[in-house]
Amino acid sequence: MDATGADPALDRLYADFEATGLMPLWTQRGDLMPRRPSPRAVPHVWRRADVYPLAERSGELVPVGRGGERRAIALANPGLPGVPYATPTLWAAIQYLGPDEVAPAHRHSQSAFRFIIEGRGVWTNVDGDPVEMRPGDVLLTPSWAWHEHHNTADAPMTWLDGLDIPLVAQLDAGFFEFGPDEVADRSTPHRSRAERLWAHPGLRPVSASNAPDAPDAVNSPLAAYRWEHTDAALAAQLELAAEGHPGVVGPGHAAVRFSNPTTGRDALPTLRLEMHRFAAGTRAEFGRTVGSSVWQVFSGAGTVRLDGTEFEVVEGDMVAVPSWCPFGVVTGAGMDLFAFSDAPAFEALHLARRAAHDGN
Ligand code: GTQ
Ligand code: FE2
Repeated sequence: MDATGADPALDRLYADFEATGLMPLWTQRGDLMPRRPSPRAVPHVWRRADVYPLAERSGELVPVGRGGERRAIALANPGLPGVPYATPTLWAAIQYLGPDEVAPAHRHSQSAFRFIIEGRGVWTNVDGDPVEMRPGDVLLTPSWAWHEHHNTADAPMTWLDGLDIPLVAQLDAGFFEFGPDEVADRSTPHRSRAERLWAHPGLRPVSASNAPDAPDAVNSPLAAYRWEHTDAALAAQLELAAEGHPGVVGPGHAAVRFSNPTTGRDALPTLRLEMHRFAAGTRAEFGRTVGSSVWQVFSGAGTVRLDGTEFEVVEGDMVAVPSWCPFGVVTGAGMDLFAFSDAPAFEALHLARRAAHDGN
């Protein structure tokens, strides 16, 4: 080191590191191994009143077809500038399909689901099985399943898509294939073949389990989870609680997870899908969770608290909850909230962790 504090030998060392494709650990800041998760994604609310009219305008201006594939508008987290990601692992988008329009067939290694808050008339054809889309329903498009959507109604339809696109991108695990341009099946059954086979509580088709060592399916074979079942399950939990029996998550808080009937595990290997019902006057604390989630108000209204900031939410509003962000819900008149998260991926990697609200 000379009198000015400069050290030409050290400067040369760093220059040679750079020229050789090396970086020393000792000059990295704490963000390489933070004491606790410090997400770039921020807590954020997208208002239905802002988002849905823009989907409608794109319906007037932007055609849907081969190449673009889907008229889907992604929720882009302001903390993740330049990428169409709601969180570092989750894609959430509003998809809009006009009367008689078709979103052509394709398949990809990303897992997907649809959640519908309003509208009727669209069928999503998943591996040749036409599945009707109705309000409150959760529909699955497992990894590598062919899928196309067709609107048979004279009105447009809008829904929420959830995929693991950012996770798969980060893992360099994406594969994609175009299907035929013609719609394979324009039929409109009210019950898919998947539901006819699998949507009977507790009843597993013997044909699906005749080999004693048959591996359980990673993806749920049940293509659709219908609102009438979800609603009845949530109502029953609150009724049981009122009668003094167990079944709810907490006071006034009922919840169900959309599960794979062959395993009881999550319906998709990378995404957890749940519906939460908060009775009138409920205050619920979720605390902090490793991994991120996106929530959409299906009905009712309330307040979500994200790291101390409160947001009023109404039907159709969507919320991004970053990893380790304290999260709570308060509702006056009651609220049904749909949620999806990356929890199964974190659990599979043994990175899942939770803490009560003030924990760190
Ligand atoms: O409907 O197939 O929002 O492939 C993003 C990617 C929807 C779909 C999205 C997709 C789809
Ligand atoms: Fe797709």
